[in-house]
Amino acid sequence: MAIQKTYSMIKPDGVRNGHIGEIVNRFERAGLTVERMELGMVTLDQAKANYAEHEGKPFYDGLISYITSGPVVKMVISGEGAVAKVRTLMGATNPAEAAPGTIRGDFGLIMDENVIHGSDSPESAEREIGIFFA
Ligand code: YYY
Ligand code: MG
Repeated sequence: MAIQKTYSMIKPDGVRNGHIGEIVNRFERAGLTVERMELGMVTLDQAKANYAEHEGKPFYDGLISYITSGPVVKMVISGEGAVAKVRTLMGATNPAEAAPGTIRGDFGLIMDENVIHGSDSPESAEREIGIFFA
């Protein structure tokens, strides 16, 4: 597998609950490299662009207000198969279904606040890196 870049973001609950160090540690232990990292707010435009595929779904408004509600950690992560590797480390979308040992399984409580975002394909990764690191 080739070296890839992916976009990952520690969501407001992950920052607020003090999981930044642990999450970065898990990425590095898995052989991934943090290429860029920034703590800050997500603008409304960035939130809408990042989650455009979900517009119109019942959870969309809540998702947009949640992701803009407090500081996040925006990251570009690189490594062998980085897109899938980050998704594996994240675990299932619903923390209640995420396996123990995954970031969402260990630190997430509810679907609305599931600790972390990671691009779902190399194409999404390129698009999302452009949104957050223009
Ligand atoms: O890529 P991933 O974050 O695992 O899930 P998506 O299906 O892309 O949904 C994005 C985001 O939306 C999810 O992390 C939580 C939220 N969400 C929700 O609140 N309720 C749902 N039924 C589905 C998703
Ligand atoms: Mg997704």
